[in-house]
This record gives sequence, structure tokens and C-alpha cells, in this order.
Amino acid sequence: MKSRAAVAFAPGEPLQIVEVDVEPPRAGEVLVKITHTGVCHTDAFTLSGADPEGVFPAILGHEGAGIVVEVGEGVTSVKPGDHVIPLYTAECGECLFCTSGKTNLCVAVRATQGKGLMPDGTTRFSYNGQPIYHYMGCSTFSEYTVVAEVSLAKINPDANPEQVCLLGCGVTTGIGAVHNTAKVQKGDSVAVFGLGGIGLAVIQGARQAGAGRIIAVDLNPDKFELARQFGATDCINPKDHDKPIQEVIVEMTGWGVDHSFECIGNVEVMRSALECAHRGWGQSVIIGVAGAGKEISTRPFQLVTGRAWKGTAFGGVKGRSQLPGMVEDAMQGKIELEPFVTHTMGLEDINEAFDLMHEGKSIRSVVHF
Ligand code: NAD
Ligand code: AHE
Ligand code: ZN
Repeated sequence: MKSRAAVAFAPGEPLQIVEVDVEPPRAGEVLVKITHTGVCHTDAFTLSGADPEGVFPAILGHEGAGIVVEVGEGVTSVKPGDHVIPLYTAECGECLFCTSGKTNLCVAVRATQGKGLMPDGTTRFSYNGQPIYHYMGCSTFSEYTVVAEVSLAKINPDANPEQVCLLGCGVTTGIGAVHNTAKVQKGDSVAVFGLGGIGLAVIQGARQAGAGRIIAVDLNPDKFELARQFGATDCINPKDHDKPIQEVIVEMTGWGVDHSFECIGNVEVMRSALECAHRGWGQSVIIGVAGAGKEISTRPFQLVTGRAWKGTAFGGVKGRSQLPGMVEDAMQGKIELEPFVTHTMGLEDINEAFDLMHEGKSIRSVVHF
């Protein structure tokens, strides 16, 4: 079948809106009509060429919502008409990781996913007879996409897709990082570096957890209003200080914060986030994705004196078993999504979503088909 899609033909170039060919779903696969997709910084990261797993030409996008159109052989958990959210972190329920009870990092389709391929090692997309790669097992920048059955969460059909698509990545990641990875407790202090969709979701999660002080950090002061609305108690801009921001936060709090979160993808900021954590027990969670070749560093003394460095993917959330409940939470107002959607646009204007992100003007742009 034909599908309108935004194709990344080469790194660093704007996406091109073209009509691609989509093959039917094979065994264990599902054809989904995407109705809405958010644009996450990770899409921009891969488009920039900094992603070691970036392959081109590809159809990016991994924060979508849609409706099942057709299922391949053996698919039993979804049927045509079901409303779904594609998952870049699959949940097969059977692999070593799924059965460990320790992680959401299912490996069922991860190896082929990282190569831009379906689990059988081929691609369902082509343009003028040339293959187009998939992206993060989702490729939500296409009106029709094919995903593995294990990469689909079935959700309440009454949910607002323009908002719940954000549970496909940004909001789930931030909230999940707070509850599943850091396990923030009532009264704990928190510092959040980077106030995009991820950082603001961390703030929302921290407030849900009953955190005491929530210190929000960004270079762009335009982000502070929404951060306060979500629950930040202090907003600080590193540009306003003549000493390292970790020193500022340690001075503000006495010994540092119980939990810090890096939501940017900047290895220097990752160091600041670790070093503003409380002596003896503070922990720092890396959420941001750093480019090829980047490495983190700190004095080992920072760890010797009790700080811990952690990381999280998709907020530790198991997509098929936990995301439907998060959609219900959003429908009941327990998770607030509306303020994240600062811009909406049709697929033809998707490059504007990337421009708005780079200019610091948007939190989330949601593209509709
Ligand atoms: P975004 O671009 O919307 O937000 C980033 C924010 O960081 C912006 O407000 C920007 O002004 C701020 N910033 C940039 N440099 C800064 C600095 N030096 N100090 C302070 N603030 C700074 O991005 P996003 O969509 O919120 O994504 C954030 C990061 O999280 C990205 O690296 C993305 O790839 C990553 N991410 C990771 C996961 C995961 O599962 N681990 C999931 C989603 C996104
Ligand atoms: N491809 C990159 C890694 C990118 C990465 O870390 N992705 C996050 C999700 S970002 C969503 O916006 C993730 O889930 N990581 C775990 C995984 O299995 O990909 C690289 O460095 O190769
Ligand atoms: Zn994302």
C-alpha cells in the first residue's frame, strides 16, 4: 500500500514528505495507521547524524498513537480497530530480561530494531524500489507503519490520541524515571537538568511522589513558567551564576539533592547532575542521550563518598503491561498531558517541529496525519 511519510534521506537534511510503499505485515507483525505523533529530541538526535545506530534513509518517529489496520499470521494480542501506542522498548514477556523482574529492557526485537529492520531482518518500507529503514521499531512519521506485535500497547479507545501519543516516549520516560528508577519518596529533594518534555515530566512525577524541593535547571528562562506550573519550587539558570551549577545547588541545599535527573544529553551536565547529589546517598539518573564518542567523567571520590550514577530507558516502564494503565491515569487527570502539547501541525509541516525544538520555543509538537 501507499503511505504518506516524512523520510530522513540523509543526516542533517530536512525530512522529505513523500509517498512510500508499505508491505503487508508478516508473521508476528501489525500494520498500524498512525493518527498522531510527537517529535522527541531523540528524533532530532538521530537526524543530526550523532546516533551510532542511525541508518539512512529512514522513517523516524517513536512517540505515536494509532489504530490497528491489519495483523500478520499468529498475532493474537491485537486486532483491527484496536487503539495502540507503538513501543520502542518491546515487552515479549518471555526473554531473560522480561522474566527477570528487574528491568523493562526486553531483547526480543532489540538487535534488528537497532539496525532499522523488522525482526526477520528485512524492511517493510520502500521508495522508488529502494528500501527505507525503520526507526526504533516504530517509524511513527509514516501514516501507515508496520511494527512487531511485542512492540504495541493496546490502549483505551476513548483516550485523546493527540495527548496520549506523548506517553509513547517523553512523558512516560520522565514520570517513570522518578517512580521506577529513582524511586523518589515523600519529602525528597530533586534537581532536574533540562526542561523539555522529559524534564517537565520528571517534575510532574516528582510532585506526584510528594517531593519536597524541586530545583529546575535550564539555560532557557522561557522554560521556567511551565516548570513552576508542574511543581518546580526553584528555577535556576547556570548563566546567572559565576560558579559551577553543582556548587550552586549544593549551597542551596546544604549537602546536595537526594535525586538528580539529566534530561539533556550533555555529558558535562551529566557530571554536574552527579556532583550536586547528596553526600552519602544522593543518586543521579541519566535520561539524556549523548552522541557517538561522548563519555561521562567525574572524580571517583564522588562515588566513594556515596553518590550513585544510574540511567533509565523509557522510565523503566514495561510498555504492554503498564502503559495502558498510564493512559487510564491520563484520562482521569492523574497524569497531566495537555500542557506538553505546545504546537500541533500536519505532516507537511513536520520540519517546523524540529525548528521549534531547536529554537527552544516548543515543549512538544504533535503532528497529525
Ligand atoms: P528538549 O530539547 O525538548 O529539552 C532539552 C532542554 O535542555 C531544553 O529546554 C534546553 O534549553 C535545555 N538545555 C540544553 N542544554 C542545556 C544546558 N547545558 N544546561 C541546562 N539546560 C540545557 O529535549 P527532550 O525531548 O526533553 O529530550 C531530552 C533528552 O532526553 C534528549 O537527550 C533525548 O534524546 C533524551 N530522551 C531519553 C529517553 C530515555 O528513554 N532515556 C527518552 C526520551 C528522551
Ligand atoms: N541509539 C543510541 C541510543 C539511544 C537511546 O539511548 N535511546 C533510549 C531511548 S530515547 C527515546 O527518546 C533507549 O531506550 N535506550 C535503550 C535502548 O535499548 O535503545 C546509541 O547510542 O546507540
Ligand atoms: Zn523519545
